[in-house]
Amino acid sequence: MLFRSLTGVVTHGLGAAYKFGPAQASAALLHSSRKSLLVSQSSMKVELLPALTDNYMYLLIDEETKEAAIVDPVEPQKVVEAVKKHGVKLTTVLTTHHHWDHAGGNEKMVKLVSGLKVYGGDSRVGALNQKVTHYNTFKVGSLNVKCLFTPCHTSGHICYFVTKESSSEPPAVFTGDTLFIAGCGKFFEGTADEMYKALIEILGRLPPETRVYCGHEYTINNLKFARHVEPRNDAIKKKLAWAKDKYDKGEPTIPSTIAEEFTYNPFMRVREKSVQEHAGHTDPVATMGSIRKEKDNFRVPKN
Ligand SMILES: N[C@@H](CCC(=O)N[C@@H](CS)C(=O)NCC(=O)O)C(=O)O
Ligand SMILES: [Zn+2]
Repeated sequence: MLFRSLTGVVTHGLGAAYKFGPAQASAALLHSSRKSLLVSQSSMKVELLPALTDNYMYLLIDEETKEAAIVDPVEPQKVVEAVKKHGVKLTTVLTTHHHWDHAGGNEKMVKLVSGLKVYGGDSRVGALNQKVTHYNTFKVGSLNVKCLFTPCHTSGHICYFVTKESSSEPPAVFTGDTLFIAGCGKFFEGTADEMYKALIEILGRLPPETRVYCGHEYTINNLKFARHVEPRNDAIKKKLAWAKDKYDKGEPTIPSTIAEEFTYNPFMRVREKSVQEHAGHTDPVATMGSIRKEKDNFRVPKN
């Protein structure tokens, strides 16, 4: 996404700023047919709420208490409608990072719903009142939330790992712009070493069945890059065909699982020989840096 300040200035990543106008507004409308999706378990529900052009907000519901949290509520009005539809009590905002397309709705969100706890790991997050860091924990109803500090895309990025005590159902992790399905975020404020720690040592050590809910619908483009890195990887080919089918139906490609990511995400596969050979390195961190740089300049093919 473009980084947009509330005054209407758009910047491409760290680059120059320009004004946005009707062109951007109508581009967003083209995607109004994106469908939402409800992932239902007996202990928790996650509703995917498409926002802007390719962002996701996530409504997390604790089934036992009907308490709810919203992840990155960039379109607060849509959140209010979803909360009403489910008849739940929204108490919590989980902010992954300070970029406009994730945190830009926080101020309006706290005006629409009073008493919200707003979590985040960066003082640049709007309406922040619960600053957190690595391994801080708190509850949303009966659900346990563990904060995972994953700096690199931004220096204050937090992922949120959600479990229900003594439940046999898979946990959830909200990964913002650190881990995408088959990809990862750009290294705007960090290094390859930090992304290695985030993807391999922190997220990669979560239970393999953990469901991954990420900040953007980038799956097809990510898989085309993954195919370029590993042309002989069948998991990539299969997932790409599946993702194209989903896209054609306007359906989300989210969630995946941590175990699945290890089969097709090149940034989770930097310890594999095939990925290292493509990068021309034998060190996983150097491989991470090299393929990120390559993806920054990758021209996505049509098919
Ligand atoms: N529009 C582009 C990317 C726009 C972009 O730079 N997005 C940021 C997050 S807001 C990013 O980190 N993208 C990861 C990537 O391009 O690999 C796409 O569809 O992949
Ligand atoms: Zn983003």
